[in-house]
Amino acid sequence: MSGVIPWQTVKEYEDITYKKCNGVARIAFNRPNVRNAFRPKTVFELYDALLDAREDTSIGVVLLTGEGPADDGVYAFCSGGDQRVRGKEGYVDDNGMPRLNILEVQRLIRFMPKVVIAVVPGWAVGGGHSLHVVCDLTIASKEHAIFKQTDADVTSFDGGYGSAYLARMVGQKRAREIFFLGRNYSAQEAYEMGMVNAVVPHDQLEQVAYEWAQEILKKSRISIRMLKFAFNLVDDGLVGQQVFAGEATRLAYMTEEAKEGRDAFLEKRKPNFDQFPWIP
Ligand code: S0N
Repeated sequence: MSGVIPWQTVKEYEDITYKKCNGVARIAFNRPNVRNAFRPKTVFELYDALLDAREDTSIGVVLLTGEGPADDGVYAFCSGGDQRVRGKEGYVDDNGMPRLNILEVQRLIRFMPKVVIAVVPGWAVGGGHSLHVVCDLTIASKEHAIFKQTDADVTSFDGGYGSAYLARMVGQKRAREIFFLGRNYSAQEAYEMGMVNAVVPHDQLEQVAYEWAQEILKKSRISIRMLKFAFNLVDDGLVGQQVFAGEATRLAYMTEEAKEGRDAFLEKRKPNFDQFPWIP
């Protein structure tokens, strides 16, 4: 699926692949034989790659996807937490430490000032479903994408963005149906509910996602980051306000007025703000 675009591998990982091309980062779960379930190690790697993409000033859009197909020919975006490493205390890492570090990944996606697109080639289930919900956009394979919430089947549930924010997206009744019944939904059904932006023939999925990314990359950087944080604000409470306000402060730093405030302090004089108008 990643054959046409000239991706360059950034770093080798065990559980994910990480590539870049022309302003776009591509991060993919790479455990296709467990439907791309994540264990704590997968999540550490995912966090590391996302952080790199956030810090790279040449990157404006991140595609999050899943390698595949599996040996049995089935495609997956992600099937959530790996149930085989779930001990008595939850998801246990290689050192025996219980982890729920996928929530840190959710927050990184949510608060990175770049557009993150879930590119869903197959199953998006459990915590994998939550990840597509938290991404800014979702593009899904017409033939193979299936959306499903099993959290209530396995007693490993996302009461945060995966459910409450989903309800913002598809409405309370639909969100409750998705979680309480745990049915399978096709890409088309997910599109009609408002949780998928585009349904694309499978063999064009990655190309279309890449083209969407290229369109976004032509836009004003400041506008994209301010808009993303503005969209987030209403659902993120004081943290949303903090993030948005931080961006406003960053913009204020760039004004002559801010320069005067700083210079006056450093030069031990009173600031002369009279030179600036009270803009109506
Ligand atoms: C994905 C499903 C529907 C695919 O069904 P299919 O195609 O019939 O394949 P299977 O034969 O079932 O699976 C093929 C092989 O893959 C293994 N496998 C699949 N999923 C997992 C998994 N999640 N963990 C471990 N192994 C998995 C199968 O066992 C099988 O292996 P073999 O061939 O050896 O038998 C179907 O597989 C399915 O329903 N999978 C389970 C989905 C699930 O319940 N996921 C967990 C749900 N919960 C979470 O993810 C929450 C996690 C979390 O971190 C969280 C917690 C609190 C707050 C937030 C979150 C958050 O979501 O972020």
